[in-house]
Amino acid sequence: MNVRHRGGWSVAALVAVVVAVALLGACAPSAPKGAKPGKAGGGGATSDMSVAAGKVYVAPGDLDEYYMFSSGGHSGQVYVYGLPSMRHISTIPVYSPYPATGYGFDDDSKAMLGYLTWGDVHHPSLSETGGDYDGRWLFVNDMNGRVARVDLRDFKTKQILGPVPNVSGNHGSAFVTPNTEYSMMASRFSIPLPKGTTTGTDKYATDYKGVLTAIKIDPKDGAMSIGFQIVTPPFNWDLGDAGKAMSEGWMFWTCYNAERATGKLEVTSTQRDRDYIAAVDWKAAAKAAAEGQGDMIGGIKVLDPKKVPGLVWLMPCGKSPHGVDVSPDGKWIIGSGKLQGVTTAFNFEKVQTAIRNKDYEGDEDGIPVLKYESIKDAEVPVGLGPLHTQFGPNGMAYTSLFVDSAIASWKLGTWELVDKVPMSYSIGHLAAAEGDTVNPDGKYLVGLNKLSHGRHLSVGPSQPESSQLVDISDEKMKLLSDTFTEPEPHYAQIIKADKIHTIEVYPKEDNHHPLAIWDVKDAGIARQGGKAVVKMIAVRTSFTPTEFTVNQGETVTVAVTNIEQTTDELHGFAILDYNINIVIDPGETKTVTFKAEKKGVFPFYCTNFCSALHQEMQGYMIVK
Ligand code: K7E
Ligand code: CUA
Repeated sequence: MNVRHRGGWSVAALVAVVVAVALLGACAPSAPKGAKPGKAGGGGATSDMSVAAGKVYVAPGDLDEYYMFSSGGHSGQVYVYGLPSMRHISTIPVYSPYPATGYGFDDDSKAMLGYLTWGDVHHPSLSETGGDYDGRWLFVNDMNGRVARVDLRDFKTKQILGPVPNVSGNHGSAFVTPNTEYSMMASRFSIPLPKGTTTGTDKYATDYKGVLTAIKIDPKDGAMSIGFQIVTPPFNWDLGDAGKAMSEGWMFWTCYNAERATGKLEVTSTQRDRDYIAAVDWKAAAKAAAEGQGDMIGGIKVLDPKKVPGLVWLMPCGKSPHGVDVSPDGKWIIGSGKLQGVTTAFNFEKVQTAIRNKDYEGDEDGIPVLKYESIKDAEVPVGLGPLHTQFGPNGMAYTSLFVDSAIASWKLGTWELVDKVPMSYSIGHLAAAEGDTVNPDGKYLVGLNKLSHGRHLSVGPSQPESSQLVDISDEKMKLLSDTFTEPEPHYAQIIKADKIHTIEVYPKEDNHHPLAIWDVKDAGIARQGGKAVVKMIAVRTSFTPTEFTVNQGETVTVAVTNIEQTTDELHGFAILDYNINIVIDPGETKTVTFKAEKKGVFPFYCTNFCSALHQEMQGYMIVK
């Protein structure tokens, strides 16, 4: 079905189709009801199950070939899987406390979380060098206007930046530029600026603003700092991708609600035939900000394209686009209108020519709108509800189809459809091995589905998401396995395992914590600056000191150093009744500070099983 931009479907027809399919989806495909345990149900594309099983089998003791970093949505976490086994290896807590690793309980991680104890992670973004993953850091967005950096040497969250001024709903993030100069953000919701202004929504079209934000990244240590912002009309910015190779220096973001509507957006924001993809010359914007252009609003340098032209152009894109994805060579920008049956391939060279020739069809608050016909190469009839596109070698592209509940594969340049594989059910994002880099690997593709519809043992009304592994080594895609995932994977990235170089212990000589001690002689309690400071050592299988006494009402800091230098020898430190549970890795020092409000004798103990005498690893805090 080739939906043309003009004379295409009416809004009513589209809404009818979407609603009808959604209704069907709600009752139709609960395929495996009555399926016998151990039997594959649900009509996957697997024709030869033993071949599929062989492809995903990783023998005990063997290692997977890839890591997959999957966003944990509103769990605020990142989940790590091995591919092709799809085994869940680890959980990285980012925006939510996680008692399993003591995250959010010790002083540093608690301070990092601040007043927010949840986040909504949609888009992990691995650091890149020359447009390829370099295995150094993972950046992830949070809808609460924040970006976090995870260090891939120890898989720990090291920095949370934000909430960033003026940003409301940081969805179009944390996409890095090809040499990790910036992590880019775009706000999903528009608000009157600066934050705190209370203009009513009757002035939405004129007084509410969207913002695009560049977060600067230090090339040495990955430290993030506020860069600059570009103010835009009140569109709802959605997804982004950085230009690469020939389009390096550009950033692309989709939006919905070009109508600038309020109220029930499902109706009010779907009136027009097209919304936009913003094409941003971020290098020019960085230069303008560095040269002192723009105004400080809410503590950040904000560039207004009306006053500083030559930074932003708008590319019309069909019907409420969602994903935007740049091809490995940087030539094509693939924009998927989720209310249509095609995905559109825009040609970067044509975009540049149109900009040079001022081939415009109008403007939005001073931002020029390019002519659709001048910049598009093709409308690829991939199927209904296209959302996101990933890439393989040899010009292969893979687009997720939410409404069709399938993945379509097709070819860049010739635009021919190659294959389709059904997804169970309702796919959102998809992730191919290194499939958003300049050099995709092919081999594996994971469909990150929204619904599992009982393809698993029943766990009651709250069902897991399903992530399905697909073999893409041949033109014919083959479904290999189902994995059930915690809510809620949006995007994921898959990186070759040998690109990541982890440490096994924190070397003693690198521990510069002021309260670190390595000899039991130095352990004990002292009063410093009006508070009690307990320096403690944890090592198999005891704490030193085994008890300490403080006064009721006193502020207490316990600093625990795990002096082990052996892999996997973690110790926990929990105090009952005081809501304290921290975990200290080998060579690490962690502190926990609290007010000793409750009088009495409170046992503390090691929460992380460490040896045959783990149970004996205990002591007492006496509060007099
Ligand atoms: Cu498509 Cu937030 Cu990237 Cu969900 S987003 S699927
Ligand atoms: Cu230390 Cu258990």
